[in-house]
Amino acid sequence: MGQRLARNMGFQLTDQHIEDYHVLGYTVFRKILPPSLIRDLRQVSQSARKIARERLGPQAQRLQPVGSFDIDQQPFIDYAEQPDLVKAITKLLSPRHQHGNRNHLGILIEPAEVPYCTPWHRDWRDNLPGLKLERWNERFQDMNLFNQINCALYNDSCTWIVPGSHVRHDLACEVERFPDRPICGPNVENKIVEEREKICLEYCRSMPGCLQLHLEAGDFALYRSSMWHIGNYVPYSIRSTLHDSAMTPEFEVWSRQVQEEASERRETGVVMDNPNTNRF
Ligand SMILES: O=C(O)CCC(=O)C(=O)O
Ligand SMILES: [Fe+2]
Repeated sequence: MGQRLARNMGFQLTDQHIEDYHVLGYTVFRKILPPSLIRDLRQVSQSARKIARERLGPQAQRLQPVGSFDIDQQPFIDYAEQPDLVKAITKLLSPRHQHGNRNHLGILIEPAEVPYCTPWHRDWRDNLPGLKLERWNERFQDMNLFNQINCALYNDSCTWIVPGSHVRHDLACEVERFPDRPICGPNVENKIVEEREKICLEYCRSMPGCLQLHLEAGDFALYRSSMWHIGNYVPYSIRSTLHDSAMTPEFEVWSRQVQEEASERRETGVVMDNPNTNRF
């Protein structure tokens, strides 16, 4: 109990956090992690980085879920139980929204060799081949689903978002920017490292209304993964960022069902539904 109290940072959730989350689709609980917990999580993230690169290669983006690997689990348990975090998430969402489930929790890491970025996307809709678009359209505004977390253990400016896009379908300018599916990433083929870095950054900036999220060590960002977002990475900026969900029973059920359905549809030859076909 003494240790738990020592680990409480006295974070106060404000109306601004709540309003930002609903209106903009994201909010940041600044400096909510106690330094001793950051230290423990940084230490275990070194093992995670090593395992991720052994298994997935030097450009690995993540190790997930942390519970499946032979690394010290205690720091993740402490993170899941951190009283300020539990209180803030309960108040902002509900007691049913639970972070820190080690069957889901991952760690995002920097690439070892060359810069790259993901394509711009809205999670599930644009990165699960075979997903039935209707499934996403009927639930993307449901607050029981799509509550994602990036909790930075080092300063992290990799994530870009389009604030406000979580409560609407795509704007005409977004459709125009990305008419096709799957969404094209930047063309960095045969480019030197510095050029790749520049092209990726330009690709990030090419999205109308985008904003780069700047997190400092110990900051906890909660965002709607149904909004437009992207990750942009360079090997020279160390990254250990907990990648988590405020998970609910509803999201568990929905995720399982759509993954099963998507896999069946892929077997029949479906690649990716395009939301821009027959839009109007
Ligand atoms: O790296 C990030 O912060 C975002 C990653 C992401 O959006 C994804 O992999 O779907
Ligand atoms: Fe994503």
